[in-house]
Amino acid sequence: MCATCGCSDEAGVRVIDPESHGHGHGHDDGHHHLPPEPTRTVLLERDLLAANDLLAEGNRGWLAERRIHAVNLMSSPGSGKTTLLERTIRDQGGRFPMSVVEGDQETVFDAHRIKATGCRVIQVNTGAGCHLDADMLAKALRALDPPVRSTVFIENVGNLVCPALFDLGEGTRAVIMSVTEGADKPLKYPHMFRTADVVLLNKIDLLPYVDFDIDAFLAALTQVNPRSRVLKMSATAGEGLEAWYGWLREHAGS
Ligand SMILES: Nc1nc2c(ncn2[C@@H]2O[C@H](COP(=O)(O)OP(=O)(O)OP(=O)(O)O)[C@@H](O)[C@H]2O)c(=O)[nH]1
Ligand SMILES: [Mg+2]
Repeated sequence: MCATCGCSDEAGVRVIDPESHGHGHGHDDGHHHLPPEPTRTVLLERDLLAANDLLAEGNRGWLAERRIHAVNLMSSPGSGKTTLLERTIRDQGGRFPMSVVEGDQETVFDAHRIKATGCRVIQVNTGAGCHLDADMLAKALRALDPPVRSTVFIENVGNLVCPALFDLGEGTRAVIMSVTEGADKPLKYPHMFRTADVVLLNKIDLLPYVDFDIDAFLAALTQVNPRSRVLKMSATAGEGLEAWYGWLREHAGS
């Protein structure tokens, strides 16, 4: 269950290796779950996040032992997470080893896109859940078995709210925002932007066609997170990607 919106649940969560599952649709587990009792919500939230934090520490240790850099990639649906990963793997896959954990509520669409690049990938379907949690990542990492000194990208469920609350034990957090989403998003979704190590402003090729005030966006971001790096890019046109690749190289194996 999610601490903020009460979305659930573990029964709907599936860890899928697309190497052994060809079809693109998940299935209903057949269970119908009632919303939590309001009086118990606060206690449940605290317990849930504490339990998650413990598992996240376990992941952090597991990753550190192997000198693996895990990047938690978060954004609204459709900001360009998978497109950026496809491009990054194609451009940089030969320079340092990478693998991917894909998080979506349903389908293995994104895992198949990553698999088409030749990169190792594990899909996690969260069912009714709107974020990945540390337990899901622990299971996915065991299935993925990434090599030492590699980079693991974790594409979180498209959602600017709940994923920010759940520590996965990742090394860094990258938040993608596209110029079509509006310059006010850091102020409206501060939790997401506050914990970002790097903010990727994507789809800048669309700037001539949309009303997006970059200065206002940077001012809003500075207000909630003055320490974050900002990289402007177009995952489709390729503009600005060298800085992203440089950032990844800086963190690889660290
Ligand atoms: N113009 C433009 N389109 C882009 C860019 N990056 C991604 N897109 C398009 O945006 C759409 C969504 O991209 P995805 O990579 O699937 O987005 P996502 O964040 O992985 O989406 P979810 O997994 O559903 O949350 C696709 O049609 C992409 O081609 C970009 O830099 N410029
Ligand atoms: Mg995606």
